Amino acid sequence: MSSRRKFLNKSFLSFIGLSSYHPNNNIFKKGVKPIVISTWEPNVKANLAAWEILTKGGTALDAVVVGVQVPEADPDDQSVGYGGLPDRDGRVTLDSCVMNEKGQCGAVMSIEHIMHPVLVARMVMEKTPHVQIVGEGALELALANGLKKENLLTAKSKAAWKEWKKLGLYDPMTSVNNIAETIKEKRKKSGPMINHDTIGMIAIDSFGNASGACTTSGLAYKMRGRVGDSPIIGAGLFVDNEVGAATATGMGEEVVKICGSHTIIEMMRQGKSPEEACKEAIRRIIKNVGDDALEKQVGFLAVNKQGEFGGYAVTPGFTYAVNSINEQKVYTAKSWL
Ligand code: SD4
Repeated sequence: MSSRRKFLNKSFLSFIGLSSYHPNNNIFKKGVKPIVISTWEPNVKANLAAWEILTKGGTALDAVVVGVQVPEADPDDQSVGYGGLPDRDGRVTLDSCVMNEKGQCGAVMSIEHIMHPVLVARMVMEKTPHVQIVGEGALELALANGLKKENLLTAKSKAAWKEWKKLGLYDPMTSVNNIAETIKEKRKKSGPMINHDTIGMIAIDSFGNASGACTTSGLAYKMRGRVGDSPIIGAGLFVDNEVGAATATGMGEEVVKICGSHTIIEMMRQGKSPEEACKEAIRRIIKNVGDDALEKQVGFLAVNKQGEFGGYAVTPGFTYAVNSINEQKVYTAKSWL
């Protein structure tokens, strides 16, 4: 790239406030097709925010971190960030992680009072020598770096939790399996009780680099301290810049048991398409859950370095949003059942 072009790119990027400018890359590199993909249809809004970063030559990491903050700040999204449904004690506890093209990653688990846990996950990656920080320690890191303590339990989510308590068995020792049983019973009476709107977002930028973020309030009315797959590198999210990126949503326990996102990356490395790789991960979940599959929805999403993408789920209804130079579209993934 000419030095004049480099200078222009650099000043443009600093003008729009992007931190991760790569001086050695040409943002107009030929053959690279930027793309961003998110779990669940309502996250088209998050995709738009991320896409704006990508089209301005920003990095995939900047794009996903900006994108997932949209549902984190949305009080009506009861699965992520502010307004997320609380645990059984009425506490909103959040899980989040990020991973970039260098294989660097950061995660926070069970953090309270911080609207944007993804920013804290990024702090873990960029400002500490660690990859995971939980609870109080994560809150301290956030506050020390200028984030504000906030009440994340909205009136709507508090009311839903109070309703749940009327129906629900409050028993802190109940295992996840008992919860699933209870949910099955309740569902017969009152319709779906589990929220599945966690955002996993994966992207390729105009440098051809892959990154991802995953952020959630976890399963509604979970046991205190319960952590699912979303902030676990290799389960809820994995990125390998030689291959691509993968992310997950749904029953986190089942995703962790098969190292879901890492499994998908390895399948793609061996030549499977993103959809085939996601299907193989779902097959392993089906093998584990047997007859309980209907109660154990999991959806996987993946993108490879060629910009091909795909998803697969346990049960029907898993949607995902795609933005690329070719399309802005919501897809419904195929499912095992
Ligand atoms: C979890 N995987 O905590 C998350 C829940 C989820 O959409 O994805 N909800 O297990």
